[in-house]
Amino acid sequence: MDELRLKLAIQKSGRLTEPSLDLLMRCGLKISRGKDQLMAYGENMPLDVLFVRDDDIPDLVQEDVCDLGLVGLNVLEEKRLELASRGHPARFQQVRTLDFGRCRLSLAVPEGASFEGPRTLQGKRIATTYPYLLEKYLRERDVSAEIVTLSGAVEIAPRLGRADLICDLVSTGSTLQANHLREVETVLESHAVLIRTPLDLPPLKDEWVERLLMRIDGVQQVRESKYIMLHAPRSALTEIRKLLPGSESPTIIPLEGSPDRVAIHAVCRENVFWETLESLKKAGASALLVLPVEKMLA
Ligand code: PRT
Ligand code: ZN
Repeated sequence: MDELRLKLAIQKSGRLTEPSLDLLMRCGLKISRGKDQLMAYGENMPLDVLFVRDDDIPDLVQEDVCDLGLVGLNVLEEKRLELASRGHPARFQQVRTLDFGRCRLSLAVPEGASFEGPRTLQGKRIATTYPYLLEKYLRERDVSAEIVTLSGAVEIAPRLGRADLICDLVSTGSTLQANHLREVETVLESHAVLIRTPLDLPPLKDEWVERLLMRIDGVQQVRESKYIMLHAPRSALTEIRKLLPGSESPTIIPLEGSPDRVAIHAVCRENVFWETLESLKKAGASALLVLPVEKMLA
């Protein structure tokens, strides 16, 4: 393996795979990947992508096999606690919060079962695939309960009589609903994160990490951003500027032949809704145009 190429681990096949690849493509990376290949070669950056199970990503960075990894905060924090329990400090550094992979690790009880705060958990059996995060939650609340560690299908544990309640990942909540479970407490809010090795990298690799981070920031900023153009009477400028959502100083351009009207161009860092356009029109704006932003570099 080339020592001067960055190695980034992402999930091989699962919920994070597509958004991770999409992020990398938007950052300009072109990779060639054969079917079922473990590794893809970055054609236009010194960066190769390793496809692995998400649970292995923190370890690969911990053990310096990879320089970078894209993984869920839930997996990362569970690993951090597991390492700590064995007396090993985690060596991965979280360098970016990403805008995908959102979910929460929650406690859920069977429908009809009562729940009056964490004290209700005293002496109960809780099924989970996240024993360390659950143990920390219980310890911080001074509750002692039995943790039943499973490797999957946690949501059916209460029906099988293996546990009284569960602690599992939830996004829409429909899995809980289908299994007649009620979400009662959040243990951890999660999303995907980018992690890196704490090791000093050779200058060329380091430079590419910085470039990648800058591009990720740009990609995440433009997802919500819009470029808005409109014409307005000069007299309405103050009001119109107030209506433009999340925009910094807009560009004001005089209009040939109409001294009392101007064109306004602005980048809005929030979505521009129909309601905003209607308010702008009411304030005197015309010729409104909203465009998606493709790239942004501060
Ligand atoms: O094979 P590998 O080990 O790589 O994959 P995996 O099966 O362990 O992971 P995968 O692909 O299911 O999830 C990868 C990561 O996606 C997780 O670690 C989370 O960070 C994130 N994520 C986001 C989720 C969910 N949303 C999610 N909903 N992971 C799992 N779920 C489960 C949830 O537990 C429930 O059973 O999906 C089911 C449906 O959820 P509802 O609430 O929408 O019904
Ligand atoms: Zn996994």
